[in-house]
Amino acid sequence: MIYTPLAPDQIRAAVEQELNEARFIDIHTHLFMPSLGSLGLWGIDELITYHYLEAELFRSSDVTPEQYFALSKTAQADLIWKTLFIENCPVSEATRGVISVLNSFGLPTTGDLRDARGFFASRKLETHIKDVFARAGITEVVMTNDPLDPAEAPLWEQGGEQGGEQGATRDPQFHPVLRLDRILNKWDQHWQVLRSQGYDVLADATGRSAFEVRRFLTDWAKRMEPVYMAVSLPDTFAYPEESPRALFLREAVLPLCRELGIPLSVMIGVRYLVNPALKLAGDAAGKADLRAVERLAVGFPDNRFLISVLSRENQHELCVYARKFANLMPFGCWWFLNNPSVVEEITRERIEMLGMSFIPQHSDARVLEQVIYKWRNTRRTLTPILTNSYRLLSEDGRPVTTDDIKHDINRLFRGNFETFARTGGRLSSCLQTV
Ligand code: RAT
Ligand code: ZN
Repeated sequence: MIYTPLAPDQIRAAVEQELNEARFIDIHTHLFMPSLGSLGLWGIDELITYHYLEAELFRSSDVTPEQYFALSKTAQADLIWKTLFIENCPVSEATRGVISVLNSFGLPTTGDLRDARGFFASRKLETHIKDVFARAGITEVVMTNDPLDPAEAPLWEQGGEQGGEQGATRDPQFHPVLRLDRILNKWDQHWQVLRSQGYDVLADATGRSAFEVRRFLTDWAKRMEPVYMAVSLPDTFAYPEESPRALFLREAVLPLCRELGIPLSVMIGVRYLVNPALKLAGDAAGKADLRAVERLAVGFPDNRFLISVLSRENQHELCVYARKFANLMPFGCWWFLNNPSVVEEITRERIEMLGMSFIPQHSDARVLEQVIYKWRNTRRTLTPILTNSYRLLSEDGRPVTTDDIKHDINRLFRGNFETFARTGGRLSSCLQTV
């Protein structure tokens, strides 16, 4: 290898080029593989009715949530488009994202939605997905799959009934995740579903419940082959505590993660439905006590935890804990944090405290084409941050090469996940096809 250090004024261009050329793994989304049918959202009306934009609608119009949710999807999209894109300048992060997607496909960013609707109606989903991923610079996405979601579970079960064909025909661009929100956070509303399926569980989680929850999760893990398990948690999350959640974490989830060799992703800091009328847009964020994370890291040294925290105030503590415990992997600037000003602050702090041993971002996309703008924004925000890190390093006496930059970017956006999730290079299969 020829060791050619970059001059300080060449660093930015090199970072930009390597970020553009690298193909990322999107480690947390709400996208679905095509075989899960209509669960997968895509197209202009879905983009415009994203819940981040619904929340903004009610700030700029007199329409009430009740009136809005009574409308058809097309009418909802028309209303949001008129309010946030025509009557106002779409400068917020979420509105600008729609503009960026339209622009990427050469569609009009002002006027009405006719062209955009016609364009998306003409697309074939399978080829559209490939095109979208190429534009976003990603090879694959990780899904969110809750076995207690009544809309999703039967689709997996049908696949399972055909002798595991779901697995055989599985699209390698989409990786499943066994999501645990319902079973861990809403046991009182879901224990009967398990019971009706032949698992010997009780409302108060006593008796054989924990053993049976583990059996339920094992059955679903066989069906899904998840790359990790995941749960979102409230700002009040505590561990240990007297609750079905803590019991199932200790007795079912964490032992099963160890057995399968996969991490548990914990996303902490949601204040669920502070405004229930807004539905999906009704959650807020709160500062959590991260001593719960410390106790998980200490108490379960043979488990690995992907960790994202929703409150800006928790970010520094998370970095401190990650320095103490190698079984913690901070990831993403989640949800309300995914705005350039906040991403910049968090990412600089993470690099300063953890070097390149973290996962800077995931898209959290709910609508397919969102990956285009979310990853474009990540690349744009990361360019000056990485440039600054390498400039400082080179000023301080360690020359930096293009290979250094390539290696780091690959580590941040692919390698750290593959190593931490121990996917054994399995995920890179899609790299051959791009
Ligand atoms: O970002 C979002 O869309 C949120 O509504 C949540 O889905 C969050 O990302 C989660 O995974 O719980
Ligand atoms: Zn999410």
